[in-house]
Amino acid sequence: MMMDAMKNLYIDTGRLVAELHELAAFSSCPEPTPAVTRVVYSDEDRAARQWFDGLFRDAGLSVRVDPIGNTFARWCPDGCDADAPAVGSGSHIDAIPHAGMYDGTVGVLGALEAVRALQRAGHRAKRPIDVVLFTSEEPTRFGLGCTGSRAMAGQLPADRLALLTDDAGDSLDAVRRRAGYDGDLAGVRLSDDAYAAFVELHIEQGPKLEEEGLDLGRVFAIAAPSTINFVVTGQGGHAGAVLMPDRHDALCAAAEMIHAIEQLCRSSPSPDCVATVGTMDIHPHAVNSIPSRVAFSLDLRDIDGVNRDGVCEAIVGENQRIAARRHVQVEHSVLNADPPADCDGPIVEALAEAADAGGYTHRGMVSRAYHDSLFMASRFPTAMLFIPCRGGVSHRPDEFAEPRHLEAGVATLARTLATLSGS
Ligand code: HGY
Ligand code: MN
Ligand code: MN
Repeated sequence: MMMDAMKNLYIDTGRLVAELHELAAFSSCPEPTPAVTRVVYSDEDRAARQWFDGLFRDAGLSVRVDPIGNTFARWCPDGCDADAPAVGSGSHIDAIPHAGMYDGTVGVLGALEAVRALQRAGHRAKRPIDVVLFTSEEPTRFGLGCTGSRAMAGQLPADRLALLTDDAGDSLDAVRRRAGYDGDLAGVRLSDDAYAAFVELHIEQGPKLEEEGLDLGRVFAIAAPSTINFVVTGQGGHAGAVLMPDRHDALCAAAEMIHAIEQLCRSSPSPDCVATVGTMDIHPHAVNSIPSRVAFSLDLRDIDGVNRDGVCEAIVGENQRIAARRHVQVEHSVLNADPPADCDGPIVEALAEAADAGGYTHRGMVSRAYHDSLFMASRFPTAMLFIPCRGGVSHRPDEFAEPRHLEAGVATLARTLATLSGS
């Protein structure tokens, strides 16, 4: 029955593209769409969630929202065992500043279209299917990525979750309540039998699929991200009065450290080791005052967690040597050092069969970006499905996914969800 239902599977790609553009308009970015900025719990984020609520209800899904805003839109048609562990599919809708309109959104709207397609095809799901909208996948506001999925997976205890703060010094707890989410944060953690399987559809955020002319990527491993914050403290002083030999300039020391970070990462034996210093705060930030304190963040990743941690140790040691030579101080704190995730073999296999059934080309690959699936995989059988994005570009307004690839991704996701929910 399930395969018959899949014979007349129809993906409404025009509607999906229109919804992606509609969602992109919920943005605080000064540049027009497709540039998007949508920070978690912002007015734009809340308006977008309101819009999703309408879409979910129009599709006949029952909606549950947890204490931090993770949203679960459930389809459990006649004959479906409402108590059975569900099949989940989803992603995030928050967007870093000056981002594109496909990162994350393809996984939420794509999962919704996949469910609508299964409804149209008359699929008889034996277990519930959830479209999941994760809260705060991006680290933009609270400094830590995947806050919602970490908490759902139980990897971020309620007391630590509540105390995460934004640049204004507001705690996540205060901000979520202002945004209209309340309830006990301990209720975010999912029970062990919540999901039988989880699949996330996402743009590749890399060039491989486009370079090889392929339609889809079956992700079998997800990179391990760590975030380390450094603070360099020097003497500061008057930009005219302090001669060069007498200076202990925190920014010059930080600059040498950042160059050392690049060198240590480039010389790592692992080609998947990547390091990014993306934020910096200079004090007192005055044209004519020698920087006395510099704070900067390091985003360090690898598919190989052991190699990543080795490079991290080397970076910390080199930074301390640079500080000693320049007579400044350096302190560091590790915000997170997450293990990489292996995806679930049978689900990856189901993705391959579904792609073949649709006549789509595909390959196995790793994900160098992290995703909510990294944390779902720590609790439930999980896999990801990638579609190409033009030039491999992401986290930029010119991020783009072709409608034919959107269709390939959603059709393959729908067939996979049918397989996973059919028994
Ligand atoms: O940074 C990442 O890998 C993800 O896009 N948040
Ligand atoms: Mn992202
Ligand atoms: Mn993403």
